[in-house]
Amino acid sequence: MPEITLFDLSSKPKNFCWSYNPWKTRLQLNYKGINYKTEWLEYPEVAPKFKSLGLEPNPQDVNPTPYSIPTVIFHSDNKAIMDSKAIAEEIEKRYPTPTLPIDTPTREKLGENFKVVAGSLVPELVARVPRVLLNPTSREYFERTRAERFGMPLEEYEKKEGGEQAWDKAEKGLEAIAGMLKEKGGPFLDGSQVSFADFQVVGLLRFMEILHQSLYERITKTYPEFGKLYDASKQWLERDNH
Ligand SMILES: N[C@@H](CCC(=O)N[C@@H](CS)C(=O)NCC(=O)O)C(=O)O
Repeated sequence: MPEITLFDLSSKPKNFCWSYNPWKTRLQLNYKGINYKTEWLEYPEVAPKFKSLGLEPNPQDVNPTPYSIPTVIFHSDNKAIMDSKAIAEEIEKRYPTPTLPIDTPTREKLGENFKVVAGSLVPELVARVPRVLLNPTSREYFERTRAERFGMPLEEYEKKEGGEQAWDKAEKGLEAIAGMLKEKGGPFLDGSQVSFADFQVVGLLRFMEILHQSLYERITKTYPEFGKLYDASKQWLERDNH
């Protein structure tokens, strides 16, 4: 019997993990070898499902989306938790071995640089999500809610703010993270010990690779350290669809 249910986002042509937020949790579950199962939700199903589990919405200042993926249920006591960081802490508490350090100085240091990279690349990535991955009900929801957030249709946002200018803005953060990966010899940010901070980066790389191989390669060709981290984590990326 699976001990945990992981809620993840549906996709086409078949369900598999694509978004970098649920990847953080899935990487942790795979790393620890926990017996879990996945329940796939279309975007419009997320809020009703999590309300029915009795979850409180995300605080507005932390996440503009009230109900979000990843969310998990621990079946031993039916506890439901939303948000990858809160989930990570609870998993670490319940399944301490093998250890996955979470609140490390490295994660703190990664934070700002990661925000620069992920934030700058939004216009380069976001319009691809409905095009490449989403089924019609999620596609309609995603295009509508993101157009509201960015104040224009996604394709226009992509044309206006994506491309080279987005990569230029991301450069400083990419360089800093590559520097961090080199500092302790790799393949992980803390050298030979993998930590939750690594899964943040690996999740983003996997998301980009799924959207288009060239996006992933643009990073790993310039900064091979990212490729080394990715390769060292491949074993935990294998299970992506159940
Ligand atoms: N900081 C949160 C972010 C979660 C998040 O925003 N997830 C997105 C998918 S990647 C989501 O569920 N969005 C739901 C929506 O847009 O309605 C975490 O790490 O769990």
